[in-house]
Amino acid sequence: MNIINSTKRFIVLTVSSFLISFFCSANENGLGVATNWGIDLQNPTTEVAKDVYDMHFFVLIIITLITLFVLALLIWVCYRYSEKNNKNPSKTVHNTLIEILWTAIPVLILVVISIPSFKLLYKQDVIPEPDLTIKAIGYQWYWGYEYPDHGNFAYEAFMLQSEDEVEDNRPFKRMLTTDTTVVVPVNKIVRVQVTAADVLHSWAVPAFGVKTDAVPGRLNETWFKADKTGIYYGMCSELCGVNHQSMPIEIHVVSDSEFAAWIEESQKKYAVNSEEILEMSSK
Ligand SMILES: [Cu+2]
Repeated sequence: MNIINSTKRFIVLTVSSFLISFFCSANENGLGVATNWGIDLQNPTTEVAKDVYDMHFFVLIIITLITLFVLALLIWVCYRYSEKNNKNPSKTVHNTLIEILWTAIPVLILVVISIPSFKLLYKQDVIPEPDLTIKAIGYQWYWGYEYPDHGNFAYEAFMLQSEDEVEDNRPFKRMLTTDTTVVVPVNKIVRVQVTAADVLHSWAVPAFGVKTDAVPGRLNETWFKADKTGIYYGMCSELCGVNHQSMPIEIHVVSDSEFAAWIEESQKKYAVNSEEILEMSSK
C-alpha cells in the first residue's frame, strides 16, 4: 500500500512539474528577468541561448524516459519477486548478456547526448567576427564596463536599492536594476571580454545563454547576438564575497540609431571618470 502511495505521489509530481514547465515561462513579457513561480528557463534571445534551451529539453526527455523505465522496473521487481509471488528464489548471480547491456546502453546514451553538447560548446566558444567589443570587469561588488572600440570610455554599474533611485523611466527590478546600464545594438555580434580586479566573479545573462568566469589576471571572452530589443538582466554567478548578490547586470538591447546616440552621450558623460577606471582595470 505504501509503495503504491509513494508511486502515485511520484507520478503526480512528475506530471505536474512537466505541465508547469510547459505553461509557466520564467519570463515577464519580453523582459529577460525571472518571474514569481516560473520554473522554466528564461526565454532565449540569442541563437546560442535557443540551442541551450533545446539541449536542456532534449536531456530532460532522456532523463524522464530513464526515470520512468527504472521506476517501472522497481515496481515490477517489488511485485513479481515479492515473498508471496516468488516462493523459490533463483540463485543466479551473473548474467553476461544483461551485464553487457547495462554497460553498453548507458554508454550509447552518453554518446548521443555528447554530440549536440560538443556542437553547442563549440558554438559558444568560437566567436564570430564581432561588430563591437565590450569589456566587463568584476569588482567587489559591482561591474565596470569599457567600450574600447567606441572611444574607450568606461563606467561602473552599481545595484540600485529602491525605485526612487531610478532616474529615467526604466522599470525597477529588485536586486537587478543598476544605476548605469550596458547598452548594445540589436542583431549585432557583441564580443564580451570578461575579467576581474580582485576575486573570481562570473558575468552571466540567462536570456543570452552567456556565463563566463571573471578571473583576475586573465581575459576570458564570450559573445552574444541579441535578436530582440528590450531589457535583459543577469547576475554575478561566482560566489565572490559578502555582497555577491549586489552585482547584477542590466543590459539594454536597442536599435542602431539609439545605440549611436547613447555612445555619443556616454563618451561625454563618462569622459571624466574613464581614465581612473581604465587605470584601475589594467592593473
Ligand atoms: Cu561577483
